[in-house]
Amino acid sequence: MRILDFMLLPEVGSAHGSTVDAMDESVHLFMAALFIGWTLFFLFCLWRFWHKRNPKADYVGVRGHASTHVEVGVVIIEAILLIGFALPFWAQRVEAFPVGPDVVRIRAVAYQFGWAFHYPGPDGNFGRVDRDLYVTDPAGLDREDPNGLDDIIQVGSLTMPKDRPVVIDVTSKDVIHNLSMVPLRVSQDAIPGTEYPTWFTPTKTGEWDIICGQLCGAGHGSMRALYTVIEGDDFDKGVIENAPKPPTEG
Ligand SMILES: [Cu+2]
Repeated sequence: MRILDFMLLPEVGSAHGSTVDAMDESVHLFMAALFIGWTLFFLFCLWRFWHKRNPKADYVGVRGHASTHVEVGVVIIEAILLIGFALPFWAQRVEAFPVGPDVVRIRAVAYQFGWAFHYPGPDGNFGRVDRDLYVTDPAGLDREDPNGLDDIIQVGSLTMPKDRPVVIDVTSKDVIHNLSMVPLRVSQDAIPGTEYPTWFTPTKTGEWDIICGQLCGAGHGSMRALYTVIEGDDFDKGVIENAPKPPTEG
């Protein structure tokens, strides 16, 4: 649900994206109301307590309770925004991870300064990964592992199917980066030593930028990759066609 499309954000490309925008917009509208309210109150105080209107100081000050009521109202609205909307939405994003045969799992490995994406291949199982293997493989994949023989590594480009839930396990090889895909309203820190999942369902086909959302070093500004959303059938075919074939005997 959009309240007012005044934030000029890029078009939403994921199922949950408009809820993020609605949340952003309601917080901004509320802050705008507070800003206007406090500014008017400030101007009123300048006029009301102007020294020419009050040649003799008043030692009692404010007698009414209007300001207390306004403060309580602000606290109630903030509590509703936080407890009623933000926390349930957050819980849904971090606890209700999709499961099932339709779900696409991908690993994203950030490094200074780029992105590697690791697909489990046709067998659906990721090969063993080890941080010591980053020297030989951008995703740290053990190519000797039976599960890893058909795995796909794409450097600088992420391909995903439309209308299917995508779970990305985000990690980093060196420093803290952030996998940020603005049209999908997805942003997940990439922290060395942890793999933290994020999920979404792309709803539009096309090609957009992936950027790094954490200032991560001198090459941060050029740490760009592309993500492409294609139809589900094309994705299935593409995965099988691009998968490395296990070496044949002899
Ligand atoms: Cu980075």
